[in-house]
Amino acid sequence: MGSLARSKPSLPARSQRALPALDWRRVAYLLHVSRALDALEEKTLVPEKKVLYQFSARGHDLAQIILGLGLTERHDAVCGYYRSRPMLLALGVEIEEALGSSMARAGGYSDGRDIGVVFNYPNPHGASALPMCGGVGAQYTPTVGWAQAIEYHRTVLQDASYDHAIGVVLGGEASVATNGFWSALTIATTQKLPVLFYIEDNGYGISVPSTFQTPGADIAANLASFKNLHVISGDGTDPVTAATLIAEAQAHVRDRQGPCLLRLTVPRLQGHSFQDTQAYKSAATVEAEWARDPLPKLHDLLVPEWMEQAEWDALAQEAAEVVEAARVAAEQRPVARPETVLRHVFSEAEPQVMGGLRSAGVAMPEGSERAAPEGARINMVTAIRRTLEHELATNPRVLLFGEDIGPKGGVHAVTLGLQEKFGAGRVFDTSLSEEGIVGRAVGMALAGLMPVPEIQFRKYADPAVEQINDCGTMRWRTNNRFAAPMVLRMPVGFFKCGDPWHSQTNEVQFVHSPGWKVAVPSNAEDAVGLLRTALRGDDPVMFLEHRAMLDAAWARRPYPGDDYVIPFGRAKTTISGNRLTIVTWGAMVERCEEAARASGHSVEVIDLRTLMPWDSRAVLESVSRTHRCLIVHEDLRTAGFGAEIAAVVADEAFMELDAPVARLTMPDIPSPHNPVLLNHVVPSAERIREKIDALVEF
Ligand SMILES: Cc1ncc(C[n+]2csc(CCOP(=O)(O)OP(=O)(O)O)c2C)c(N)n1
Repeated sequence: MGSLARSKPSLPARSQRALPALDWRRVAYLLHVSRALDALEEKTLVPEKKVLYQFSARGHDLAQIILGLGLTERHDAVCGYYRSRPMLLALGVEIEEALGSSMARAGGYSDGRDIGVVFNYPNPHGASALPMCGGVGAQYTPTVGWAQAIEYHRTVLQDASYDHAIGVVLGGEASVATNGFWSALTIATTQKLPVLFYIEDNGYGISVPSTFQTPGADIAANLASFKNLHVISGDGTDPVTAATLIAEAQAHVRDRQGPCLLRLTVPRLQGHSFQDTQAYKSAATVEAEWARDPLPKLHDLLVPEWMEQAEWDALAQEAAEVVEAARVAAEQRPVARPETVLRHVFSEAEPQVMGGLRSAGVAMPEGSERAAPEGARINMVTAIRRTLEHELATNPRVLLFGEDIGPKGGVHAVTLGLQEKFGAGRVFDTSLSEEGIVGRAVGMALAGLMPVPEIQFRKYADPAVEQINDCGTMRWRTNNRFAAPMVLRMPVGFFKCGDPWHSQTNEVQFVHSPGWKVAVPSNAEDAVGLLRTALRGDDPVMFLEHRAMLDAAWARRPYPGDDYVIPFGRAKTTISGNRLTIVTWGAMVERCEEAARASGHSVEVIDLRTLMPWDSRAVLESVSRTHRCLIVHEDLRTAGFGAEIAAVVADEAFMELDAPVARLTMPDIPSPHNPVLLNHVVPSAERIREKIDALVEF
């Protein structure tokens, strides 16, 4: 920033009329900067194809700048959307950084990986901007997660530096129709969290009028009687009104009076994006919108009462020069080296700037890969509970939440007694919204906690898919600036009977979600080792607990000790043999072992234990000795994980094979309810044995 904008932080008092306390000179300067950036992109960089996606914030800009300047606490965080650049500038994001990101150059928000308007700003010394997403509405639940983490830091970890911190989430009026908005609103109001919902109502979601998003087109009016929510509404183009309402909203939330929703009406003075011609708006509408432009309103407020015209012009001139200098610098930035685009899917040597235990400076014990079995055999439920209990006891940043996991102890009893032992601050029930459960976990992980959310059944992760995907890609798309490590537990598979709702495994969907590690333990000992590794790790982990194995006699093993860890990507050979390799995981391991023994052949059984990463080396090494490979899984056949294994074996061990690589799986149907029907389709020990015979005799 140049000299003028810095030299006089506050305006000289030339009038008796009071202005809301604010650095109005800085507001004016940043507004000029924002306008200059818009103009540069629209007139030069987009036509020259140096910026490929452009979203102007003209009209939204003044109020956003005022909002951003109010975020002064070290642990404040804000999550915006693609039209939020003015707010980012007010937080302190460098202009060159913003422009370089729009131009997809090296460095910046994402090293050219993400659209430039999808911002993030890790700021260890002040307010941060949490990584935005392209999906409308995806910003809400992570922000309430941050707000809940603020409360966790304050009350559970007793850190007074969070006492006045708040979370702020920005959204357009169309975003109030999304699942994420309602999920976040429910969480914020039931938990009375310090979060500000800042709604920029420009009347259009691209071309769709706001009457489609909320009845009567006014979300503030509709939420007037929403319990525990302070609702404010007003004109976001009038500088004094905007400043007054924003100050009121921020004070309400900072003073721990609960969440607030502030709706400001603003005009969208440009098309939705550069490509949008606004043909759906009448000329009169466009004219009326321009009549509400906040820039001349700010001018008329400040000049001449608080500032000479020459001073205003000098600020505009300085903004233009600074933006031009940033353009030159941004254009000099190279494009990232293409081979680097493969990095930062998972945690590497260099830690992320924000998110997880590692960037919070919490060193986790390494653990021991040697099991130290103690006591009688315990079932998988008890093993998982005991591991959670130990990590809760030794790491105050671990917290558990999900539907019914509090006093009831979970519908599978995994968390039984943990709330009683660790309190409702650390082990608690949630509202029935899987998007809320996972999105909240994302915000908490960003705030340096280790959240362990539970989804009640595999199928019910579906409403959380957007948050799951966005969580997984976060490290990559922010080029290692942010990561949200967590352990997402969920039961999978059949149990006695099946059905389309509670019994799918579909683990392959998560393997296909970049950034997630996937664990599929078959027994109590492995569950302990894998879970502990996940809880001490630096990546999001999908921890899949097979329903049929939770209390299965076969899966019971002695507790392997409080230090026991199993590195991911290390398979276990549970039976050694030399005529055929069976590759499997989860509930199928027991059946494969039974079939191998019954077959009378020398069969090797490999339990993969994790699917991302998966131990291809162990499989290939085994196949190079046995020359035959059978893959058994419960998931559907087409594009199941077996297809991946078969492809790798065919690719890398073709010359070793004495028989085709075979698969035994569920057919491509939902899980049937009646056990007779179920048993007809899930691989049984008998059918596995038949397959073993056929392959060995091939
Ligand atoms: C989940 C999702 N659906 C659709 C889109 C495509 N889309 C991008 S912006 C937008 C309109 C959003 O309007 P609003 O929230 O009012 O914000 P504004 O652009 O007006 O500032 C749509 C439909 C998207 N990005 N995400």
